[in-house]
Amino acid sequence: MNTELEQTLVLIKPDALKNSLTGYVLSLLSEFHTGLRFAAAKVVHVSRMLAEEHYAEHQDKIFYPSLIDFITGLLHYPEQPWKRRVIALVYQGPDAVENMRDICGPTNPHIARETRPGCIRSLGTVVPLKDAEGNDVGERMDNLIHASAANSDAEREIRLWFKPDDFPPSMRVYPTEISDSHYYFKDNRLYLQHEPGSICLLAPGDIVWKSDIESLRLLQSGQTAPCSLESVAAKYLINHELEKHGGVAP
Ligand code: 3AN
Repeated sequence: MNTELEQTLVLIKPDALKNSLTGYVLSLLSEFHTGLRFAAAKVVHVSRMLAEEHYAEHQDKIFYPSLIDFITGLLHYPEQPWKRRVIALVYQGPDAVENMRDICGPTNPHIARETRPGCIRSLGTVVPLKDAEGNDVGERMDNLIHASAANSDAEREIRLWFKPDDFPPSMRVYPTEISDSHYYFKDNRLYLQHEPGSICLLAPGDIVWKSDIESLRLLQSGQTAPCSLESVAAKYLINHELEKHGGVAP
């Protein structure tokens, strides 16, 4: 890929929002400091389904349940569900992935403070995780920001969090297609026609990532697909009206 067009996903996490660090973080990420520019931005109420897709690679880790509770905002806003959100951003520019990882710093905020004072994650904290008997079983990293770790992760994550029409047309770097069918979602199943209680994910004429529509066609005909149904549905359900009433995701 032309490195000038390289993109990376950034999430400003609930701990940064709670500590009013958003403006500071955005300043550090400005084109002046990173050489990168915004390609897309949105405020997202993170459903459990979206969180589980985003962190799928960690599902067997001891810290996974608390990581999901953290990114969905449950831990920082237990009594204020309307404040549970992250700011999702796509930055574009030369060596976007590497440049963004550099300004974020190491995953563990304690290590970040020792080795890269001044990086964004040096302002984070580490929370001990206990089992039911109160024994230490691990740690949770409240590290303020996510940035894609590699180009392949960036592509998967950007297609998970963003639709093509979240970008100005000239900033869409992955192939797109126009949907020629309706796709509905209910109880983790896909339908081509409306079912009572189903949610319309796509309608004819909608612009969609080519990989999504190809996966939906395969799933519809009972075949295995490169993208799971959950990973496609989670994106089209971002900020869905039903989220107001406790979430559409199982
Ligand atoms: P990074 O966010 O630096 O790319 P990943 O992708 O390995 O790190 O992990 C994703 C998230 O999972 C981290 N941001 C952190 O919140 C959590 N995490 C990763 N490794 C650990 C660990 N050893 N202990 C606790 N939490 C971890």
